[in-house]
Amino acid sequence: MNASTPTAAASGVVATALGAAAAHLVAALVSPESSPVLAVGSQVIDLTPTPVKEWAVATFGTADKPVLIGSVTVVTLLAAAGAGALRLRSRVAATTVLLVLTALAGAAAVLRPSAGALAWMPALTAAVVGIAALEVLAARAGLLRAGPSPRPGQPSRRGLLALGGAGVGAAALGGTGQALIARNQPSTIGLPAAAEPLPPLAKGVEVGKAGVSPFVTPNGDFYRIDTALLAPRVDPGDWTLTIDGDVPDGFTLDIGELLSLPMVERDITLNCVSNEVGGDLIGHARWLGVPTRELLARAGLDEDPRDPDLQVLSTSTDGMTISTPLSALLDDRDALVAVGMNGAPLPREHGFPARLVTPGLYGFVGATKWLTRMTVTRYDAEPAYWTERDWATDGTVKTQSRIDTPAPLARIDAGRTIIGGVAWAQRRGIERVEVRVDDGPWRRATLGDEATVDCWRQWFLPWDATEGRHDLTVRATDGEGELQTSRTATPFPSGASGWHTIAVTVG
Ligand SMILES: Nc1nc2c(c(=O)[nH]1)N[C@H]1C(S)=C(S)[C@@H](COP(=O)(O)O)O[C@H]1N2
Ligand SMILES: [Mo]
Repeated sequence: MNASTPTAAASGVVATALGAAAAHLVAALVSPESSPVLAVGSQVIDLTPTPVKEWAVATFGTADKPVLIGSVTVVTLLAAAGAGALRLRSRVAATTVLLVLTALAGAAAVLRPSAGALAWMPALTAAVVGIAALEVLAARAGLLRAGPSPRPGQPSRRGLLALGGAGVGAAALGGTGQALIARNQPSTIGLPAAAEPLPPLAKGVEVGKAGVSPFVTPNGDFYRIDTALLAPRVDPGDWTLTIDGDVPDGFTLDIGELLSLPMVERDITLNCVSNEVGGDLIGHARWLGVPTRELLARAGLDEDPRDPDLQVLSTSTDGMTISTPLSALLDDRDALVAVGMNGAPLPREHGFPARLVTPGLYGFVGATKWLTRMTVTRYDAEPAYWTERDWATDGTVKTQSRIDTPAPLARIDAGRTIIGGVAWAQRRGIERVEVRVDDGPWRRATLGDEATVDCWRQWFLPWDATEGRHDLTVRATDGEGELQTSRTATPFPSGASGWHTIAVTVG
């Protein structure tokens, strides 16, 4: 390493950052998901083996996406530093490294299922800007043999100024691109009234205890889980829904046609298979939509509705595929193609303009967001995204209960306090919730009213807290009389199980 190497490496980093930032701005204008860092990040998500992904979700929770983007950036900038250092010796070598990096980004962008015709443009921008910037910076810094370096091996003042200027330029370009991407384009739809509206929820679903999750989760607080680094921005005017596969009369609807069909409202609690015991990847909403049963009937479905080998493979605008058992979309649970969530059009993060919602199934097998196609087929004919990653095909929700208050590791005053939370067993309902303090007896909690079996139930139990450290445990019994299992299981492959226990300190 000679004395110029750090400056050369910094030139590589700044040049690459400038290229990536210019590419981000171009992507904001042509197609945001083809921005190099987002495209590479998305490919990494899809190529990451399931155990590693599970580890990332368990370790970083919903911060897994920023961590991923950060990691991609760090690896890229290390390679960029290498390219800069190489430039001291060879223009061809340095340029080749940058070309390889940008070619990878271009390939990642073009290979995305949602790639548009211009998906290659941001990567090409990154290549042109990055390579040119490295030449200029290296020359300015006097790193090149022909350069006017005052003291060979030492960075010149104008070289440092150029580096700083380029860094500021990168921040400005990238920031502008990000602002354009984040800008809220008001693409919305007018929601029709339900042909079968529901009455307001019974007051009694809320037990009225502070710290217990509200029965209805506000849309802005609803958990979000998907593989999309950028929630797809779907123009309702371009959107269509196709029902096809093994049906005699497949058809395609545009948004106006979908919205003109008779709509129903349903109260459904949705949760993620990746939710740990005690976790918060669950929410409840009142959904407005068309029963999938009606759509499949219109396609003239003539398969045996109970055949367990049959699935509906649904596809999202971003290429995600999800398998749902055909039977679950035909029976009386009223799975929906939903367009409304708590009285509003679906938020972009939750699948605008239309998504699937299937009571009783974890989201990964029944809640396709940005839905655009439903294909009736056999499980073995077309495996879905998570099936290929070894997740279970049976995504039946397991009976679970969670303590919301007190918070884990809370310090509370001695005396009368409230232990409370939620319990759920969609399709079966919750019949009983019991709480145990340390190794004491199980005591029955008071339940909020049941809205339907597809909804969670609030519960609470007054407790005369005595000084010291205590373990609080909750367990539920479903509507079929089945006690929630104490056997612990990890989220992979078919959902976590076990009792939720928290420790608190009293006094
Ligand atoms: N297109 C698409 N739909 C998807 C997913 C996804 O990654 N892509 N994730 C599924 C999973 S795992 C869950 S739990 C639910 C979460 O829905 P929400 O983000 O609206 O809570 O969406 C489902 N639908
Ligand atoms: Mo999920």
